[in-house]
Amino acid sequence: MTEYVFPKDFVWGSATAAYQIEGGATEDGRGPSIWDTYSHTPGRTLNGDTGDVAADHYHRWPEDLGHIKDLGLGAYRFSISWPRVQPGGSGAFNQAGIDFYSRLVDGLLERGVRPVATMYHWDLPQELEDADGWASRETALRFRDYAAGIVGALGDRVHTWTTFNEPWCSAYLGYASGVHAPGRTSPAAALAAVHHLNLAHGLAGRVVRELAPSADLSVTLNLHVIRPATDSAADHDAVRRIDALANRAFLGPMLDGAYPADLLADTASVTDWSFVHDGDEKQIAVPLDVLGVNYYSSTLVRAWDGVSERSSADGHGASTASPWVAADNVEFLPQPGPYTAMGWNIDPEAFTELLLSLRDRYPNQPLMITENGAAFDDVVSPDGTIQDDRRIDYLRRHIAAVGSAREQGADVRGYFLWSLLDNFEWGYGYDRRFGIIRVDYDTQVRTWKQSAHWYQALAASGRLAQ
Ligand code: GBH
Repeated sequence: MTEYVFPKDFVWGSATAAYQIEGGATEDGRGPSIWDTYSHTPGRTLNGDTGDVAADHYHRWPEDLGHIKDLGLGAYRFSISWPRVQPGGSGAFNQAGIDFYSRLVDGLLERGVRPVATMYHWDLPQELEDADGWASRETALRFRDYAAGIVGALGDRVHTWTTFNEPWCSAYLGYASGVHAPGRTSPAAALAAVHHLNLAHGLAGRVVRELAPSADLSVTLNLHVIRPATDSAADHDAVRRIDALANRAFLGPMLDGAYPADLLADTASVTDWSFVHDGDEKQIAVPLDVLGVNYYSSTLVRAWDGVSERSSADGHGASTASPWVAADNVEFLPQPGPYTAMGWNIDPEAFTELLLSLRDRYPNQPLMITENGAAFDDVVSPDGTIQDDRRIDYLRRHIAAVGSAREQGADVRGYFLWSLLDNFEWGYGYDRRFGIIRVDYDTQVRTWKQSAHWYQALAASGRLAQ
């Protein structure tokens, strides 16, 4: 048996996102976002679910902060809804919206919990999408103004400012496969979105440096661990292509100061990248205090021979369009399992590999796990307890993977579990539950699952037996 001992200053936290928990979609001056529009469009989400009410956190936040405190967590990662604080995405700010987050931040500080705020977790003001959304450079400039407004208001009370959550999802799922809002299927728009999200990250990062000099700056990426089906040169090249689109399209400009040449060459049939202006890459490469890493599962690919029936296990969902722009020669293969309720392969070894590869590539870059967790079909026992052993097992193995990477020199400073509460799981609505606290969507009653008790004990001891 191995025991991982995490240091006293290792941060144990949990994460949520505004549209997934808040509800209050039309209250106190909030404007519509692309996710309101998308979820209200018939056929877009499972069961037609929307975030109109969600977990009603907009009204129940004091109770939810109580759960965070009772869990003994040192930090809470939440996101700010852009259309709640600046309804049209430009111009006037909505004081009632800012006040909501100001109370939330103060409430966390009063309870001894560090606020970790994400500026953008996918809910773009609809008005900006009507003007071409992230396919337009103008949206990056609007984002800078939005950042100045919220950092000006919340400033150094926020311990860590995270510009974006998973720009990969915003760009490729939003604009290429269309399984996320705004539901567009244009490869060229998706690559323009990649750049404008990167640019917005750099512009907003500089705002944080200026207006909240003592706060930490970060971004959260969902980095892909991509394995080749065989050792052939063709399969390794398939890995390289997907690595460029998935990982290096963001890591390149953010941490290396430039887009990788192979990405530009691979996608030349789709765009000439003329939306990258002189000086942009320099803007994007603002130094990060911490790089946020979200990890759930791994990816298996092989080169497609162009003849045999093509396998496609890349999470297209209901869409027939691929998120993988200009990569028709790559096949995504089903994984061996076991799987979570999302159908995602459970692969903790890949998590260690990912952290070790970041250690090798960016040895001086502190890391934070900003999301990790699992959806399972939880069963409520007649006595009301929720014995979610599979979730506990998933968490134990993945946190051990972090412990193992740390022992091998990966500079991981903390772990945020996804998620504090069951919530609106985007295209899957309320059907998939990631919470360690169950939400009864009829009564909004919160009940700790067994995993919440387990995580409370881990956060208190910092010791994980595996
Ligand atoms: C995160 O996204 C989000 O930040 C969060 O809001 C969300 O609730 C949570 O995770 C759970 O979904 O194509 O089959 O190989 C995760 C985004 C994107 C995870 C693609 C897994 C690949 C699965 N993900 N993905 S597959």
